[in-house]
Amino acid sequence: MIKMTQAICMSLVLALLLAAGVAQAGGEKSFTIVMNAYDTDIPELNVEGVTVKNIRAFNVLNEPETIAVHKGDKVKITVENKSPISEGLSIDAYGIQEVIKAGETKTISFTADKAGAFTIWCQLHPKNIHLPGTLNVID
Ligand SMILES: [Cu+2]
Repeated sequence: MIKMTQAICMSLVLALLLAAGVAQAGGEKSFTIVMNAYDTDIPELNVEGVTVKNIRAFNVLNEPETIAVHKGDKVKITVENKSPISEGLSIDAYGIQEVIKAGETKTISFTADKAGAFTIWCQLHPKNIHLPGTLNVID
């Protein structure tokens, strides 16, 4: 009976060690980004000296705003676009430039092999109508 309890304890310890291993660098990290559009009161936009009228006024917010991983982690980001139009998701340093159509969900996978703080932004629209996110890769 004592041996049985010890065996259960050992497998528990092993399971805990395995779980801890996942949290270390080289593990897999999954995140969900929800792109949501909110009405704003921007009546028009001036882009590079050209005034663009009759645009849809909206803000796109990436939630969560910050994604933190360790260098070497395999990162899986599931992006859900709840904006009424196509949205972009770019992380320049990682060569990521995706387009997610309205209502679409896309999965982006990569290995976080560069340390630093990288902006997650939309390459399709002016930056002043979006709230960008950040990918933090900790060395
Ligand atoms: Cu956009």
